[in-house]
Amino acid sequence: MKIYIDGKLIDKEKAVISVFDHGLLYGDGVFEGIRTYDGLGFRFKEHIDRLYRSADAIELKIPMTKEEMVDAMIMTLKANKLRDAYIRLVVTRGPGDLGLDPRKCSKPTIFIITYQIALYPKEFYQKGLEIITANTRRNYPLALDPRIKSLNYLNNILAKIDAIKAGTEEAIMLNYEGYVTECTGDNIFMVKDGELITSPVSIGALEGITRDAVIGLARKMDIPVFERLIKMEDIYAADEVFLTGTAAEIIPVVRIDKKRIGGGKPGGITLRLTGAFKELTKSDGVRYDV
Ligand code: PXG
Repeated sequence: MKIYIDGKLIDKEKAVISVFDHGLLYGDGVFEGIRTYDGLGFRFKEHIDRLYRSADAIELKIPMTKEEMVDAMIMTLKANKLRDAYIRLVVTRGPGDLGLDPRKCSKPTIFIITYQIALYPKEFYQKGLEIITANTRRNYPLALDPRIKSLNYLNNILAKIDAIKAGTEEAIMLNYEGYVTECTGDNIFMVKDGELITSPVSIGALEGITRDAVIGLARKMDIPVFERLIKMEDIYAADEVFLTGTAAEIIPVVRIDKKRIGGGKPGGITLRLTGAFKELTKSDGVRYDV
């Protein structure tokens, strides 16, 4: 397996970065998780735009154009002969000294890992997922805006630990005011009386690429869709709940905090959107040959 590091393709065993890299020392950097489907890169442009927006927000200048970044991803996919892949694209502040000062880091580190996609078990999709509400609150946006996809994922990891302790895969994270933001690595949607509702990202959530794709599909399918503040009471009373993310795609949720949601199985709108999303991944993307 070849890993892209700073312009070169390097064998996995030799693909290493400095212990002085501020990505490691301080979580100072940004990343993306991207999928390809049968030689089609899903929403590459949107992912790359988000990466550069995240980098801008932490005043990290990526020393490559967006076009060069897409070329580097495709080069790595080709080197590993992957038509169905998960891509991890990381840009760190680069090696510096043992202090926070980002000015001491002379050059950002860019690396790209492409891997076979590890799919979630089929039964999650067929039966639906059980999740909990995390004790850990989502980061306060004025302290560290969750719209920045940074290497600082401790907030999410602490909530993931809450989920694991409860024997579940995912957990809902509330913001400091108690509104539903998202899960640890997925956005959240609910359906009530035929309306599709998701939290506005401004309350403290990542603007998910899958989330945007699902909103677009719902509009096309004449499903009324709204961004609205959601409380846990609303979620418990929902007809359907599902999560969206690059790895999970669309995953139904049937129990939250031990309470049954809707009919306790994946709902009709969730299943229609899942079908439409699958079709979208076959047509909407950047084609590359391996
Ligand atoms: N919220 C958070 C906090 C995320 O990290 C999403 C929502 C969904 O966004 P997309 O753009 O993927 O629809 C994410 C993304 C991992 C992993 O290894 C998780 C994500 C991305 C990359 C890797 O678990 N979640």
